[in-house]
Amino acid sequence: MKTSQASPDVLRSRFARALSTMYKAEMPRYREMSELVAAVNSETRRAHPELGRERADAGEPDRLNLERHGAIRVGTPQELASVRRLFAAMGMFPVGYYNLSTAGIPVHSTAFRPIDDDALRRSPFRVFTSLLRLDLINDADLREQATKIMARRDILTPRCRALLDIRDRDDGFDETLADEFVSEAIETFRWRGAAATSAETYARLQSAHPLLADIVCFKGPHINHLTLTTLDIDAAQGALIARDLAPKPIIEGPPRRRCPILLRQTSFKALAEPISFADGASGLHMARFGEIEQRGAALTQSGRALYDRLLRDVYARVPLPASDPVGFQHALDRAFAAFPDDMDRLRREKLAYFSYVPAGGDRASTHAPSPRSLEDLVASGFLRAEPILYEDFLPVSAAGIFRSNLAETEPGRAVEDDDRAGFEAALGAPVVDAQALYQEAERRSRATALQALGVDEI
Ligand code: OOG
Ligand code: NI
Repeated sequence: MKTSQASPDVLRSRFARALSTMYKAEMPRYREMSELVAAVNSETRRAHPELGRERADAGEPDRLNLERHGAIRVGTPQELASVRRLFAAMGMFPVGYYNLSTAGIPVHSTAFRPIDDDALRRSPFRVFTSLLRLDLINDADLREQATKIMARRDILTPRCRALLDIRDRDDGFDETLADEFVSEAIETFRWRGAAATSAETYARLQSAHPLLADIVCFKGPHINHLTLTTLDIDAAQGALIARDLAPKPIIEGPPRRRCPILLRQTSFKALAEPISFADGASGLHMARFGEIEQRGAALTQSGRALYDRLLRDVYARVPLPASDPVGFQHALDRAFAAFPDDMDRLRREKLAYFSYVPAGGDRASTHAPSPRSLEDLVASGFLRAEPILYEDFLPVSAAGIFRSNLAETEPGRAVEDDDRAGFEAALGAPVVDAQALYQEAERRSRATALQALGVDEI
């Protein structure tokens, strides 16, 4: 990239803003939700000014109220490769493999996201991207029909492809091309209330799986939701209910805690939106919604194993959370009493990842003593440990839960099949291992902090 060129971080940030503007215009209910989340956030910041110091983005309302992620679903290996190329231009790379077939959802997924700390700070926007698994659709005729329909479309505009070629040649975009690129890129994700198939074909696909119609019948992978972040998801959930925005009955993920972990999410339910079909008929399509998230500490493998086990126990005892949200919430709170809820224990018991920073102020001017361990440095106040934020997703545990609710899924059906190799072949690259990223971030911060204190690696 040359200095006159727009960086991938700048492109991603403009892209996220453009998508947000587009989605708010397409869906007034999403706009309403975004105003509500902004109000909850400014109220939370007013009531808890300390949050501004604890979280880098909490003190800046402009940044806080930007979308953190969106989600799309593509239909073919070529389409997945195309979006990989598009997202790479904006500094987003595939992290993680999620197998949603365990929930009877015929897709597997990754998250295209910025990877390094600076990039995440500049613009945290990411896109959860699912690829249809036709191999999980039993009806061979339908598989063939879906393949034919999708073979006729290109999800990138011709100009977008041309711009990607220019980028490969010049290793970046100048300012004019950068703006053009962003406006071409968002075309791929625009909602079009027109199905490319007849009503009958739509109905056949829909009855095999609702997701199949959503993926196959349109011109491209419309954004199915955008997600805002909040400093208090319980307050946001309350506000959704108070405004009749019909949220899901429970907040997904861990319960409310003093030390937030992983990811908690809620959303308003998908709207039934009018569509027209290629044969002139009209109907309603339900796919698009708005989501809110609150993120906490990234968990180590053992932290995640504990999380998964506790959640499984809750679902085993309260099989239908939707029918008894209050009972479910209590069961969740009770179960998670077994998950340490103070930063020191999370760190010492290696349940969460932490980054280490040399403490400022008085301590900074004192030379660190010869420590016996990292613990000594933290205990004596030379090092501050801060949880590393979880930047990934939890649909897999949600999927596992979903399945345990469908107790009698047909035995022998290949719902557990993981096809990471097939996914990576379609992508044209391996996915990045999220755990390795967090481990490396922790290791790097430790080495840098120790070096700043003049202490050899311990
Ligand atoms: C993606 C769902 C995954 C999340 O926040 O867990 C996701 C989809 O429905 O296409 O966005
Ligand atoms: Ni989401």
